[in-house]
Formats: sequence, C-alpha cells, structure tokens
Amino acid sequence: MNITLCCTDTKAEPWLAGLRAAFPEATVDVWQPGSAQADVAVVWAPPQRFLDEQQALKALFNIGAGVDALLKLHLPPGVRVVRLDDAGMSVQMAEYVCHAVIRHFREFDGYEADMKAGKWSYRRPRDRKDFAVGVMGLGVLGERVARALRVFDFPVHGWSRTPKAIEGVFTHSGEVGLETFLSASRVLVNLLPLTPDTQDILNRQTLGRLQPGGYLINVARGAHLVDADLLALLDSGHLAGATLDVFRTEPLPPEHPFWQHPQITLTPHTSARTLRDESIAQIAGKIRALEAGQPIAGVVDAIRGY
Ligand code: NDP
Ligand code: OXD
Repeated sequence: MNITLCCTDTKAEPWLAGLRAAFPEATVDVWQPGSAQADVAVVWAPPQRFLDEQQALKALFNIGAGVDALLKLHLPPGVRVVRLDDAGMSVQMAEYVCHAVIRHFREFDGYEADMKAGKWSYRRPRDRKDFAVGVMGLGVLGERVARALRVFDFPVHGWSRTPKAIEGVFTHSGEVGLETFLSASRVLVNLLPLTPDTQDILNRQTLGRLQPGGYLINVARGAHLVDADLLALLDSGHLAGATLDVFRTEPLPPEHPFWQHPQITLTPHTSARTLRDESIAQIAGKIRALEAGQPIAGVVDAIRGY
C-alpha cells in the first residue's frame, strides 16, 4: 500500500512518523509534485494540484471533522472522502460550549471586571429556565454538547436535518422545525457543517427569532454567520453578546469590527483541536477496515455536503 500525506498549515513530520509506525509494511511519504500514485491520502487543505495528480486514490482521510473546503475541490473519480469522527474533539467542544454558556449565564465577565476594579458586589441570580440553549446540528459534536449542557440543568433544544431522539433534549428537525427551535432558544450554539443549505444561516432573520437577550456561540464555520447582521442585532439590543471561534477569513483581519466589540468574545478557531495520536489511531483503524472490506464510519456524502 502507498499512503501519501498532504497537509497545508500543519507540520507533516509527526504525522508521517505516526503513520509509518502504524503501517510498517506500507510506503508512507509526504506528497510532492510528481510523487508516485498513492492508494490512500491523509490531508488537510490540500492544493487542487495534489488531487489532479493523485487520480488513483481510493480514500481521502481529512484530518478535521469539517469537509467544506475539501468538497470545493475537484476530487479524483470514485474516491471516498472520510472525515474525523470525534477522535477527541467532542469532549473539547463540550468543554468550550459549556464554559461559554456558563460564563454568560453566571455573568462571570462582569464579576471579573468588578473584582479587578476592587468592587465587592453581587448580581441577582438568574433563572436557568430563562436560558434555554438551542444546539444547531446534532451530529457527533452537537449531540455531545447537548448532553453536556443538560448536566447543568439548562433546558436544551436541538435541531437537525432528520429527526433525532436524545434523552432530556427537545428535538426539532428540518425547515418546518426551525422556527419553533429558534423561538424556544435564548442561547444559540452552531454546530452545523458548512453546506450550500447552511451557509449564512445565522442571519438577521434567524438570530432575530431568538428570545430577547439572546446569545450566539458559533463554533462551526465563519461562513454560517452574516457578520453585519450579528453587529446590527447587538447594536439594537436584541442580542446580548456572542462567543465566536470561527470566522469568514482566518486569521480574523486586524480591521474587523469583531476584534474591538465589547459584547463579543473571540478565540482563534481552537474550540476542538485535532489531536494527532487519536486521529492517527482512528485513521489507521479505518484504513485497515477498508483493506479488509469492512464498512467504516465517517464517510462523507458529497451530495449532502457532510
Ligand atoms: P456531523 O456531520 O456529525 O453532524 C452534523 C449535524 O448537522 C447533523 O446532526 C446533521 O443532521 C445536521 N445538519 C446538517 N445539515 C443540516 C441542515 N441543512 N439542517 C439541519 N441540520 C443539518 O458533524 P460534527 O458534529 O462532527 O461537526 C460539525 C461541524 O463542526 C463540522 O462540520 C465543522 O465545520 C465544525 N467543527 C469545528 C471545529 C472547531 O474547532 N471550531 C472542530 C471540529 C468541527 P442529521 O443528523 O439529520 O444528518
Ligand atoms: C474541523 C476543524 O473541522 O478543526 O475539524 O474546524
């Protein structure tokens, strides 16, 4: 077997060492223009030239959960695109989202500012019944996040394309379920994949349906959010704030108004990082399963877009 590695923005050497250790019998190399044809590729943001040259690939393993960037490229015919299926990401996402929800709900930013100013003062406890959290996307990450929020007794709503049942979570699905889902939610967490159906889904109309004092947590993709609509809803007072981990352009350009906005908390696309050892173990297991003709989880449906 011939395995090729093509990772833009990621150091290739440790991945190469891990894959070589997992496949001592195979040839595992970093792709260079003109490299030999490989059977399997492990990629992050590969250039189109890589795919144009590697026309014999049977499987393309993405070292991330989102495949939106990959699906914009012309892929070799018949290649199976496989996304990372948790591999240590869902627990990180649950930590990040619970932290953001609780920080907002308990007004910890306000307390931090008070303490820095030498001010000892209390805020009136808020009722968590008034802080229903809506999780958009109930896949590998969204379901884990919804379950984690339930541990803190927040009312939790979830929205997916097809109907789901998750204990303790009010579930909604499809276009018909969207309006009820949004109007039941005060805090909105986005964990949808970026597809033609979900691009710009966080806009004036949808965010405007959240309960007054709404709060947005976007941890999926920047292109889900219409930036100007978020700013307008913050200015109007309909939304109380936002925590954003992902942006239309990354790194976020220095002149972007999000940087200085007092009601926006930013992090640099770090809510759920790809963990190398877990990812290599998962990918190696799937390559072995494919070799043995067994089915694997995480194969992307290119028509559906995720
Ligand atoms: P999954 O594919 O497991 O889940 C996607 C969920 O979204 C499913 O529940 C699916 O519904 C739902 N969905 C898709 N399209 C629609 C639609 N049109 N309407 C309603 N629901 C829809 O993805 P993951 O949970 O693994 O990851 C989600 C996204 O998180 C990734 O695509 C990526 O963009 C982002 N991400 C961000 C990271 C970060 O660090 N910021 C890290 C990792 C991922 P159904 O169940 O019915 O199919
Ligand atoms: C991913 C990401 O999709 O890191 O895995 O955003």
